[in-house]
Amino acid sequence: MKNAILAAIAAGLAAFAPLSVAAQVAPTTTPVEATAPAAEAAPATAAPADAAPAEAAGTYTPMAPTKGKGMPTSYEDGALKSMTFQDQYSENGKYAQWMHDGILMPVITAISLLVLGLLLYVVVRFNRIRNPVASRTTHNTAIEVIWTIVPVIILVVIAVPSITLLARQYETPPADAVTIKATGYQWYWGYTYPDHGEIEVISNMLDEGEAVRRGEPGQLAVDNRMVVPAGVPLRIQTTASDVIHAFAVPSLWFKMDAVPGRLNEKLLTIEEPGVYYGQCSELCGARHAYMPIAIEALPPAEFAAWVKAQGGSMPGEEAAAPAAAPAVDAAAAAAPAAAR
Ligand SMILES: [Cu+2]
Repeated sequence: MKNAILAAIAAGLAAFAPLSVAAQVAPTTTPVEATAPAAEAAPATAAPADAAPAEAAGTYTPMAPTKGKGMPTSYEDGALKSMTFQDQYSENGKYAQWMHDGILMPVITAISLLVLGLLLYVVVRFNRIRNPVASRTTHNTAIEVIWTIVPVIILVVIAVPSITLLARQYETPPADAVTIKATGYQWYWGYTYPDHGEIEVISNMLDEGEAVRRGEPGQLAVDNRMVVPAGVPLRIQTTASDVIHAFAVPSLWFKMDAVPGRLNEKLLTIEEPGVYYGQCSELCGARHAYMPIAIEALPPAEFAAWVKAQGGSMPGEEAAAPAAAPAVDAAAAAAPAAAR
């Protein structure tokens, strides 16, 4: 019976396996750029030269990070908080944290205490002095049924939210999601915005002194952040130009490999504005530890201003010009009316 139930669970898990494999080996739809800009010589942003700087100037200042939000916590933030996950700012992150705090930890704690209690009981009650003649009992149907059924229930209780979380992590972004492509280079990140006039941001780590001077965590702060709108679905795509990197931001429950020649993509919705730090999470060479990720989520209107400041355009902006035409028509129509 135990084997039959285990086989059923294995079959259930296997049903999800092709899903994850399919997501991992998504075919490349965009070729990886063969020529990576040199890290040192890279311009701050690859904004077109004809972008109007007068309009852009002063519309964007990097947001100051909130201590303890979107960054690792230390002992001063509280002993417990320094030992567990960072606070989560995405739906999947909150679900995962609930699963950890509300299901896994209680189950682990209860099992540990039960086993410890049983061991102590056996040591005290059935030692050689207190129990010189050992029992010769070999079978007990009732207890065997219980210790088969109870673990099955525990496994099902863990499996349901676990498989739910797995499935949610592979949810396809909606058609209107904002696309941002993160490309890993040795050793920095490049962010391109295909929906916003192909603007490109090259992001290098700030040295520690400069980061601290700006009030940001050392070795996590960057010169140019990946700026995104908050509260709207994002289609994050990752690829790499040289070796495998991984794009990971713990407080957003986001981690995805950046593989040369492949384009991986995943849905991410950041629930509130803020600065969220992460790091490359695939050993990629000598400076692997020095290619941090800083995501700045802005309210959509401020994101649009940032796009302008980078010399990009918002999707549908081309459509905005014809939309303005009826106003002109109305004015033209009003003129003869006034003349009459
Ligand atoms: Cu890397």
